[in-house]
Amino acid sequence: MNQDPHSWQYPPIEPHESGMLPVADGHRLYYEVSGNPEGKPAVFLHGGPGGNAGPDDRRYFDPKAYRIVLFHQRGAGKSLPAASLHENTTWKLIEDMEALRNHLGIAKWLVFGGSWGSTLALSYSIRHPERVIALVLRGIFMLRKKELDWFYKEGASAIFPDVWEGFRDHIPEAERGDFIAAYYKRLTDADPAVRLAAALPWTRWEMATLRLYTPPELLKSLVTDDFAIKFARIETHYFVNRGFFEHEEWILRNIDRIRHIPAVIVHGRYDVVCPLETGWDLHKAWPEAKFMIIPDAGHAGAEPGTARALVAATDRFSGLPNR
Ligand code: STX
Repeated sequence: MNQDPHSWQYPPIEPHESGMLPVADGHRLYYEVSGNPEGKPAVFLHGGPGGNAGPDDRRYFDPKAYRIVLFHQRGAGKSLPAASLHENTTWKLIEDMEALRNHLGIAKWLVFGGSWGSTLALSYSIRHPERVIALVLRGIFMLRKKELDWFYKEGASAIFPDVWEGFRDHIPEAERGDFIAAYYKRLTDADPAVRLAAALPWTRWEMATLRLYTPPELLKSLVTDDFAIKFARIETHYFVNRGFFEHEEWILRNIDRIRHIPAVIVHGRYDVVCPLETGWDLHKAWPEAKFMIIPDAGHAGAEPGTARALVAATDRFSGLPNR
């Protein structure tokens, strides 16, 4: 198999439009548009929450067929104020997507999201099904207790015990019953040095477990101070609040609202961050969606088999009518 993941993607492109969109509550969102200005609209939702979207994320879409919209969620990436938790909730992000859609004059768009991006894509579609042409989802995450426990309590720790030690040891033994709460406390401390000291091991844990294999140089480049602060603060804020869902099974309970939408679900068999069981649960609740298990991939969208399947999915939907 070709080991360069990007060889499965379209060539690099630059945005033809970008800006900072003022939305509610004092937040301003970085957004950009690339590809064909007359093409089918598609929006890319990044993970975390608190991650960001970069140039390679444009490349999941045929630039001749799609008008490709990327944006950074509240407090994340280039959005401002950076790392802000003020009025930062799933429902506010959904309102921001509507503000951006209206700003760009888009009636309906394809919604593409991996990991937390899949959580947000599903939640947005359940709220606004009439705005969604199709869904392309990867590394499904539904923020249920069993998913958070797997990654932040016990489960992934058995597969990456060496990396887990670094995550575990930042927290004193007395507080290890709830790592998310213990990290959140430090990430919202008044002292920036306390926040950064917690952000780094929190972020390293996830970056080191995303892929089947992560070269040390790549890991180093993924865990910068600037990225880690945003990623760790926003993730823990959403996780202590259980994604702001009124019920753990909110997505699965509301799946009938989106079952008519064409969809592809892609999940790596060896996904350690968001185990395949969650993708499987979604597949069972939504059998009409095309479900693909990638036999040799972890969680990252850029792993070769996963990138290939995602590009095949957007290619398959490029011919769908826009309304
Ligand atoms: N967080 C899963 C998630 O959404 C529990 C995610 N993990 N890593 C990412 O996102 C990035 C690739 C965006 C860093």
